[in-house]
Amino acid sequence: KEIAFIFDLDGVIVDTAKYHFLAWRNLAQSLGFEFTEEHNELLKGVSRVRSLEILLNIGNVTISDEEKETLLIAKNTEYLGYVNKMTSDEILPGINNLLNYLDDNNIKYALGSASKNAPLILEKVGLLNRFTALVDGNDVSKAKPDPEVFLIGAKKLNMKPENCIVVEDAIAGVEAANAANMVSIGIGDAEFLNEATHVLKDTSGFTAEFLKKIMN
Ligand code: B16
Ligand code: MG
Repeated sequence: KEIAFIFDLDGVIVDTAKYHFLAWRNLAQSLGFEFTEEHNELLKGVSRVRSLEILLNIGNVTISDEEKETLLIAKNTEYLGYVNKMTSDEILPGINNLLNYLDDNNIKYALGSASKNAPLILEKVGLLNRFTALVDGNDVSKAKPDPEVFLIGAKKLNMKPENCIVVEDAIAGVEAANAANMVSIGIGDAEFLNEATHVLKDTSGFTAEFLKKIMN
């Protein structure tokens, strides 16, 4: 049976969370409070605007919509400074092998990310032209766990949802895949991602053996 893959970006293809963290931490510092790596976990898979709201909540800071706009631009400008220095060395372990395997077996794949910077990031790491379709933060109106991002991805791939396999590191992403009636592969802690169809501790788990197991 024909299948396709849909990949989340941050936490699956590359670790951009560390750059988001640096930029959000600076922003918090400028507002006079600490923003920790633990806080950063709350922002994974969450949209930029929603991330700022969570951060302001942590710092107990209330500001106008206009100021929010200014802060979002400042945060993204700093973040893009890090992104612009990214290279193919930052592709997470196992992902190059997986994409080569999919290409060799004529299995199509799309991106399904909340990031508005997704095309730039893929270009920086040399993967932009490998994907049959891209769905990013500019294309969706409803954030994960809503299935919209993955359903658009399936449509762009011309595939039925039940024949799509989603790779996700965030719980909300796994929930979105399940709500779309897709197979889900969670990347991370199995206890945490217990709603996923399959769980891998990290992306290096995409071995030929694992792929054979899930393809049948
Ligand atoms: P941007 P993903 C998400 O990427 C990140 O996990 C999340 O931390 C970020 O806030 C969001 O993208 C939006 O990113 O500011 O670049 O539009 O995991 O959905 O690929
Ligand atoms: Mg992610």
